[in-house]
Formats: sequence, C-alpha cells, structure tokens
Amino acid sequence: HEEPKPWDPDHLRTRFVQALSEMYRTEVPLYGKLVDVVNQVDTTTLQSRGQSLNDLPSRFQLERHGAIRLGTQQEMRMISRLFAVMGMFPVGYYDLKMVGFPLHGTAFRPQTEESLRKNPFRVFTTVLRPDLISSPKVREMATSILSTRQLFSSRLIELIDQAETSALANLTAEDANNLIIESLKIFKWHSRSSVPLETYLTLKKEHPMVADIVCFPSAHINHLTPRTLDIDAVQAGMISQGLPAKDRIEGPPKRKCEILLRQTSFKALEERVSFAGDADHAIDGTHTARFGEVEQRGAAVTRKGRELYDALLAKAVGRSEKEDKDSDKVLKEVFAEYPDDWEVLRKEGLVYFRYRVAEDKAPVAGTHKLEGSVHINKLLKEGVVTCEPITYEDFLPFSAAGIFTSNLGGEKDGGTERKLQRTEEESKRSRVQLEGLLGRKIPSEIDLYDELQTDSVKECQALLGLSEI
Ligand code: OOG
Ligand code: NI
Repeated sequence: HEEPKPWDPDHLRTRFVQALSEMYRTEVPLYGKLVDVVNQVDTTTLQSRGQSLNDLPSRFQLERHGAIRLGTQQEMRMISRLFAVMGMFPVGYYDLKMVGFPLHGTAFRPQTEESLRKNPFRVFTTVLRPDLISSPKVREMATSILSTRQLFSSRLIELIDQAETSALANLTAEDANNLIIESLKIFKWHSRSSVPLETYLTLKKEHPMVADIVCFPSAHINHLTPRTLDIDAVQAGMISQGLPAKDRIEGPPKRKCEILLRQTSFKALEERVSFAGDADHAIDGTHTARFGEVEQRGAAVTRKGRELYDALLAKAVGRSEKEDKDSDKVLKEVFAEYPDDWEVLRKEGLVYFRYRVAEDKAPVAGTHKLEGSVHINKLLKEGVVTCEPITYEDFLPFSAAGIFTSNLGGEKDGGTERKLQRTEEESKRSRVQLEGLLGRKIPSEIDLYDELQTDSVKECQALLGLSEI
C-alpha cells in the first residue's frame, strides 16, 4: 500500500475536508451534535444489517458537501483554481434566481469514478449577481465594499500558482500543509463585521443573502453536510435531542428505491457579531447564517427521470398549497406515480446504472468468448453482467431553497424580489457568463452520468469480446 503523494489532488481534498470539519465543529458546537446523531443512527442501521461503522469505507465517514457564497467574479475565479488543485471541478449550473436569490453558481466536485470513490466531497459555490439587486444604491454599496476584500492570502496565491505551473513533484509536504492552513482562512467565521451596523441592515433589508455575502471579511462556510443511511431517523433524532430541526425533509419522499437526494437541517443560530462603530466603539448585533445539514443520497436519474421528478414535485407543491393538507402526505401520494422498482426504473430509462461483468464470467485467456451483438437485458438475465444504480452526486435547487428559506432569519420585505422570474434564455446567458469567468464549460451533471453508464457498457463489451451490446 503506497503512501499518497502530498500533492495528490484526492489526498489534498481529504485533508482539506477533515480540517474544515474540525474547524466547523469548533465554530458551531451544535454541528458536532448533529454529527453524533448521524453516527448513532448509522450505527443502529448497520447493526440491523449485522454490520458496524468500521465496515463502511472510510470515505463514508467524511462530510459529503459544504456551501459558500462569494461576492465577486475574481473571488469565483480564484476559488475555482484552488478547488482544481484539490481535484474539484465545476459540474452543473444552478440559477438561484429561480428561487429568488440574486446568486448563481456551480458545484465543484470530483468528476471521475475513481476520484469519487476515494472521496466525493464537493462545495456548492455561488457568486453574487449585482445586476439582480434592484436598488442602484444598494448595488453600488455592495460592489464597493466587496472591491477591497481580500479573501486569499498572498501565500495561498503563490502556492496555487506553483501548483499550476511547476511539476507537482517539486512541491513539498510542508507546502501542502501550508495550502490547507491558508485555505481554511477563506472559510473561517469572523464574529466581526467589516461594515457598520447600519450598512448591514440596509443590505439585509434588500436581501439577507446580500448582507451575508458582503458584510464579512471571509466567505464563511455556511454549512457542512454529512451523509446518513437513514435520514428519517436523523430527523427524529434531532427532534428528540432538542436540536432546532427544520420542519420537513426536502426532496423525494421515502421510497424503496431511493433517488436523487433527501436533505434536512437544523436551523441557523443567531450569532453575536460586532459591527464597526464610531472611533473605537464596536456595536453589538447578530447575524443568522450558519447551520448543519444532513443528506441521504439515492440514484442519479436520467433526463426523463428528472422531468418526471420535477413534474411530480410541482404537482405536490401545488396540491398541498391548495388543499392545505400535510405536505408530506401529499408528496407521498403524488410520488406513487414514480416507479419504485429498480428493474422497472432501468427498463423505462429513468435511472442510470453502472454495468459490470460478473466476476466469474469474465472470459480468461483461451476460453470461449461471446461473439457478435447481445442485448444487455439478456446478459443481465443470464448473470453474465450485473448492474447497480449510479449515486447522485449533485444538488436540487428547490430543496436548497427550502433549506435556505428556513435559515434566512425572517425579513420578508426586501427590495430584491424573492421570487424572481427567469426565462430559459436568460438562464442560458448567465450560464455562459459563468463559464466565461471560469474559463471552461460547465458540464451538465446528467451528461456525466450518461457517460459513466455508457463507459461501463463499453467496458463490458470489450471484456466480453462482443461487437455490440
Ligand atoms: C445554496 C447551497 C445549496 C444544498 O444542499 O442544496 C446546498 C446556497 O449557498 O445558497 O448546499
Ligand atoms: Ni447543502
């Protein structure tokens, strides 16, 4: 077993998330409690399967995602360079205008099957869009405050430059340590605002998200999210242990065949902040932003599967608003239309699968190989090939809105409209803008799952010596 190189991107990402997790537990003690609840639940779930936590691959013990909100294009550009060093690249475009936030962004995450297997940690990263702030005065205020902020230390920029230009082999273990230390500074919480209370309140009135982004010297991580094997039990556990859990779990209802992503959180706490005052007098105030979240991931769905999910979700939301019924009950009823059997989901092309030649079926040298073209269903039926659903590694903007709306801290009368209308055309334009800024195309998550599935079929085809599957 070889020691990983200090600059191996997957290894750096693992060290980074461990350090981030430790920092966040110290900053938000309630988050530590959530992680304890998750561990208790997973231990019980595993016990019922005759297993223990130690049976889980170590990557399961790592947080699955975090989220940050940036203020400027320069900050977005620099963070994308830092995340690339840790093997995280933009996947999926999220236009949060559609849920009423003046932000758009992407998820920086590992893209290859191998990197995902080692550690699937990702960061949902958004950037403020000043053009969506309706008041010219507030827009000017926000951009001018942000123009002097320096999120990245000069040592960090130097290390990123080096990692990009020189052979990684030239960088030492100490350089790697420094990269982690300097990176943490970007995500650290400062209980001191960089602006006077009055400015904070003006920005907050416009939109709480704008105040959260603009008024602090760092891009504090706003939540971290471990995964769990049983999110319903974690929700119940949070409630019974007195954590301020949000009312309901976002995403699809509980099913036999889990799809996409289910998430819940404890609500953000009001934290003390000192605001810049006159002369030496700081003024005390509060800010509500940071929370803890938990997620349970299911299968990645195809475009067809996603359209069905979106349609059923919209139907459920519409019905529970109209009928004033328990929304979870409505959700369950409406989702009865979504097939809940892996074989049906596969045959109807709703879910992506990873195909593999069964271990004892791979033809070894000298043995008879299959010939010509065989349908995948036949190979599955004969046990020559096996398949398992591909895990969904991305996000659901409507779920995110559900989580964030319960974490914004009241304030409903802002100037920037909370439900901004957007058109497909507009969304395409802003996506191209973000791509221009990142200097690369943002692949659609669905295309990546499609590719994983296709590659796995090709791998089977090659191993079995078939001309076509
Ligand atoms: C959105 C973060 C989205 C999730 O779990 O959906 C997210 C934001 O920062 O505003 O983390
Ligand atoms: Ni999240």
